[in-house]
Amino acid sequence: DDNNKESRGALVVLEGLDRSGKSSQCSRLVSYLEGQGLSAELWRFPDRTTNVGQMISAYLSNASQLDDHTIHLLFSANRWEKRSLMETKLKSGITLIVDRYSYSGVAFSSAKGLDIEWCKAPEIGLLAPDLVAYLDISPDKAAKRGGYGDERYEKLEFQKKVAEHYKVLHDASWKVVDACQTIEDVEKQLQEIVLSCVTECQKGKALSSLWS
Ligand code: FDM
Ligand code: MG
Repeated sequence: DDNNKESRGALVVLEGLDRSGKSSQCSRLVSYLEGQGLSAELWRFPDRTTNVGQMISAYLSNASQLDDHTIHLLFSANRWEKRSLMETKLKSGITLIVDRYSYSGVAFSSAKGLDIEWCKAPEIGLLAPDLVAYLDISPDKAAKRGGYGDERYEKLEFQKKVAEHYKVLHDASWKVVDACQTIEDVEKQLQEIVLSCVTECQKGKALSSLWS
């Protein structure tokens, strides 16, 4: 028995361009884990339900205008306001499947021209994901799927810049999944990597902080 090895849930983040399939795959993963008898919750950032989240939502729908630095810090604040609840859930054994996280924050803001180190700074100290699955699709292919909505960043030219900025963030904890496969093939691949991550966390892998 080792007190430093407490079983816990896994922090799993899905990242990718708009229309890469993140949201559907996140829900499928939660159902899958529940079917395996594991407890799991679906989370997403931005979390538009909070006061900060409503400011973000207004900005994204072009109902308000904000300086690029200001909106960047709001996205970060929206994660900070959820940090302690995330930790509590993970420690109580719940796996969190999170649709976008700090990597979206940095990729989207640096794609606008903000300095990448400046963009990363407010994320320091947030919980580090145990796994980042990047749903890889070219901006052109993504644009051809069902089309974008009307939100601020849903434009092909900007998505191309975001794709370039995501690449800079890839590290050893990332798993790149080809998002051009069938939904079922992407799903199967995700199930495998997520399940092994959950198993590691059940064995007591330590929680860490960004950026690591
Ligand atoms: N986005 C999302 C950011 O610019 N920064 C962030 O920190 C996060 C989490 O918000 F265009 C962008 C990415 C996307 C938009 O996201 C809304 P959803 O997933 O479409 O709701
Ligand atoms: Mg969107």
